[in-house]
Amino acid sequence: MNGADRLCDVLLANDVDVCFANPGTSEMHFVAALDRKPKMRCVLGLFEGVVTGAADGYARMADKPAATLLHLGPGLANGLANLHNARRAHTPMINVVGDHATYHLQHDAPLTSNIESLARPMSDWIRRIADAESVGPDTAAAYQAAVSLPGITTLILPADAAWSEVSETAITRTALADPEPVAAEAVMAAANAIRSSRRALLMLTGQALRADALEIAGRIAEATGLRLTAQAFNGRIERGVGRVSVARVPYPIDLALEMLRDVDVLILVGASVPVTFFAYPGKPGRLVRDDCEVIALAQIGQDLKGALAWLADELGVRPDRPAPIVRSVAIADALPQGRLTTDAITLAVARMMPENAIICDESITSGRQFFALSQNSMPHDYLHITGGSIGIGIPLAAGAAIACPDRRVIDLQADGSGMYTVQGLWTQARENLDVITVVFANRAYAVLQGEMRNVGVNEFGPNAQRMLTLDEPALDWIAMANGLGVEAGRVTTVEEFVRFFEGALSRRGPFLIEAVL
Ligand SMILES: Cc1ncc(C[n+]2csc(CCOP(=O)(O)OP(=O)(O)O)c2C)c(N)n1
Repeated sequence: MNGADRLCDVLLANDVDVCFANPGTSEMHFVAALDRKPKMRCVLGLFEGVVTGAADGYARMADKPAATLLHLGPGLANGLANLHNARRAHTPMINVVGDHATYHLQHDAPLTSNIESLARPMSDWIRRIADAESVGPDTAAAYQAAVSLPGITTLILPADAAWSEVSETAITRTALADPEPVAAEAVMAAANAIRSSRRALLMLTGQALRADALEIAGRIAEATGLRLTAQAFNGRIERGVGRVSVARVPYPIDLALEMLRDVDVLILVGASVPVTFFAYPGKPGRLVRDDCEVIALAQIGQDLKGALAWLADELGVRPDRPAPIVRSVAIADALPQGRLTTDAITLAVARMMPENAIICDESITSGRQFFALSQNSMPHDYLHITGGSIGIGIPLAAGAAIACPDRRVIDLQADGSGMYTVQGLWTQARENLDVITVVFANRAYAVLQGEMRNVGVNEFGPNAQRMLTLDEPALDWIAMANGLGVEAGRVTTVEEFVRFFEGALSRRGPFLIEAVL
């Protein structure tokens, strides 16, 4: 039994049984140990952004962390952009980053780098394991931190800590501390604000966007006239028929300001004070008025559902009061015919998604109507890009499908963003995951073209054109998908889209639809 075995055993004792990986030589003992653990499912990603993005999608849906295996500083660095998104989603994750043997670092061999400094900005917790005997307690501490923060933990595993023998001990499940209680004063302050004549808004994220918590929030809203909204970007929202519908703060600054202009009191449940995505000359950074009172009812890591229940109780809103759930499945608008448009695709998906679908949304500009159009779709989970770092959709979908093998995953995928981690399609094929990828092939960085116009540039010269368009050559998504082992079809009309989408739903395994816009 060596340190690497101990690491796996502590993970498995805590039900962490999926490891998304891209290994190298310094991790060979860890790979060998994983190979001795039939309960551990190892999933290869062909780029570390796939590994970290998939671990994010997995944990959002499994409600428990996955491990990742990353190769020293460069491997971790390749995975950082999606660790950033995962951190913004408050996803629990345990990254195991291999390093040289402790006594080899002095030689500054080619792959040596300062792993801590790379890990720090995208990790909530970091520890370098000193020796084999420390592997067990350090892995348990990483698990504890990942689950209770919740957040991104990074364990640096020197090769000699992995290969050295450890003494025999019984491995048991790691105890977790109770979440920090919500402050009674915060509950009273929120209740008083809601009772007052001021216009209050309850802003939710994290576990407060699960169906059961939303029902409590919905009851409070209906009983008191309180407004509800979700943050702009959230890891997971349970929505559709049978759930309480909640709006999101929109991305475009003017729409967001408009939505929040008349809020006198903002009550935060896991959420932060909403701010604009970027600074714009002459516009505010905070989206609520300067004189808006902010009450932090509960923070991420606290019991958000419990906080809502306590608030409801304080306000005299009974738990047996019916929650204002979405009842109708009918989606009113008829599908247009003929040439494909973004709205036709989003409407078709909203109408046709099966019960319990998991939607991964990295559609950037193309799917902006999707959230509104799907509010009375079949019950589904909605996973969003949370940190603005593009290239998460394909891996996120893979991870979600591994967490929920009996559910259909639909990735609404912008083409530019999809190219960052296109290798994730291969993982979808290798694991035979039920993922339908809908690529919005607008062959442009459309959002950036809009942002250029926002700063007053309406005529694009050759350099701007070359930086903001993806044509010449057009990306061939069918060839790329096929080359990565995924069947695919290209569509240009609404009728073709519907036919391909129906076909994809009726089969198992991944399928990609390139929707040419
Ligand atoms: C890691 C990273 N690199 C670059 C950017 C800047 N960026 C934001 S949106 C975007 C292009 C998005 O294009 P696409 O995915 O095709 O969506 P569209 O705007 O066409 O809807 C880029 C490059 C980013 N957000 N994240």
